[in-house]
Amino acid sequence: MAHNEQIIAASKKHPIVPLDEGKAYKYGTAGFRMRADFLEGVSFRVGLLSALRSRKLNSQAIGVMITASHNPAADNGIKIVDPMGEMLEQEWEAYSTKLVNCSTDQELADTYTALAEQFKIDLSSPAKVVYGRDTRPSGHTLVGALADALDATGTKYVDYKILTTPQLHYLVRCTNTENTPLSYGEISEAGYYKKLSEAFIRALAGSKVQGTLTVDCANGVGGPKLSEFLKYVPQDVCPFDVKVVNDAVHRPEVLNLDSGADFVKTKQRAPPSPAPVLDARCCSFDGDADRLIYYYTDSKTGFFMLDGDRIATLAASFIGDLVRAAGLQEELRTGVVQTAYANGASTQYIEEHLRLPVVCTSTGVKHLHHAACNFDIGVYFEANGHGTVVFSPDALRAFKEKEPQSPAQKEALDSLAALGDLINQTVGDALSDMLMVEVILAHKAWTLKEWSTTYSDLPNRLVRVEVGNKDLFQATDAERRLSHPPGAQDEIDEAVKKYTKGRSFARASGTENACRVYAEAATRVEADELANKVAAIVRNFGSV
Ligand code: G16
Repeated sequence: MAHNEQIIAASKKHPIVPLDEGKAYKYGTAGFRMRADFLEGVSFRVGLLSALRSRKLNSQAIGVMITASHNPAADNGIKIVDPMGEMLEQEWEAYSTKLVNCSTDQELADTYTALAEQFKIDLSSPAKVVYGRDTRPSGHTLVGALADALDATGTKYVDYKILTTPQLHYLVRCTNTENTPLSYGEISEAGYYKKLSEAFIRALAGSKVQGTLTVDCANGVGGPKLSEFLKYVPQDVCPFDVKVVNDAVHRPEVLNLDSGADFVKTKQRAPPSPAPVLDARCCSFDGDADRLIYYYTDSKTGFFMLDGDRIATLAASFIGDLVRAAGLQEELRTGVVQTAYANGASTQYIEEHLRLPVVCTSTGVKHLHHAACNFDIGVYFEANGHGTVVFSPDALRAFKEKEPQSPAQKEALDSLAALGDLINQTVGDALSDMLMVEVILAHKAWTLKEWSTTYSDLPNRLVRVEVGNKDLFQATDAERRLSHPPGAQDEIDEAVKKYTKGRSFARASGTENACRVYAEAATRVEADELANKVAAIVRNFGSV
């Protein structure tokens, strides 16, 4: 059964907003993301694509998340999640871009039919989509458009309402693995909390979390969800003192405002509210709770940040020790995946101190996740705090089935198995990552200050540069160099040469209408100066 007439009729209710001459909608770093008033038609068309994708993949459930994560409140975004909870396969990003950019309803219906024919999709077979949204008020209209596309294409769906992004990824995987040997958990939000709290207690194995943890939730969905999770942690068995702050979800205008992981990482300071407390252990989520940054303030050094690079090194070192203690080091290959934003000192520490291989990919967890899956234990984190640790089926099997040769080996195997359940295997997850960090700190009996002494970061600076047309900037070599506009990279190279331990690159953001510049150098002053010079080069080339 073709769905053309229904699609054309429903599409009229959700027209696509034409963009300026020469511009097109694009599936970026994390889906379509822009000002929310452009997105109703996009959401409808993403619904059509998801229905096709589900039918193409033997009626498995596809996920759709409506969120603009770290972006300001006026933005929104839509991303598609594949059956195992991973990001949409890249080839299909191009098909979704094609559908979204159709200029008439007829062209849209024809493109939908052409894609079905191209992939030999039986349009009368069952299809399923599950979706959720963050706390942005615009999300309501966008899910309405999505549901209309699913109705028009005879697709079953479940609306999970307000969720964190990683919860939606979890639910997609649970839905598609139910009653199979790969079952990932109970298909419900409560199931997610139960799985994490149970694994948290097992992973702590009697170690105690010290002191209070203050969690800044960027006034986003992470606030209420974290509070809900805490109800599942039995305080008598596992005392866990968490202070949830910046959780004003009833005031949508303050989402990500002067708070959250992106604010902390880019401004390199604690959120102004609540006022920083000396030596307190603090962390920040971002607007949809998939990024995590830790920090503290002390009277001597002031603000100190433990970002994604630090979380990666902490996890790699702890898990590496457990793997050795479990006698699995010959069987399982461990590696770390980073992007060009990783501090050079962290890469050096991983390669020289932890003696693990490091792979560098383009920005976007979709790229890192893929590369991490080439290892049995793949630790991947972007410096901005987005990441996770993925375990291969062989690794998970070994944790559960290897016959321990000593009580110490049994303990290590049990800890690894618990971490396998605690760490979200589908995508970076601030809540799950935070629990992992808390477990590791508890086992090591470390404060954040002790964690911070493992290596010294090179001073660095991240700058956001607004340009006339960011699409002029095209990157190559895992986004470490610009291939376009011609001449820009030569000027950056010239600037970098002048600084001791200097490194800098520029790239167009895939989630914001801007370019990003990263610079690091031997001293704070030099890092700032280099960042400003490269930003000026970008501004100059971008205004042409
Ligand atoms: C998204 C992606 C991240 C990426 C970030 C910034 O994060 O999921 O992998 O690092 O955007 O990307 P860009 O530099 O291209 O703007 P989030 O937390 O906003 O979904």
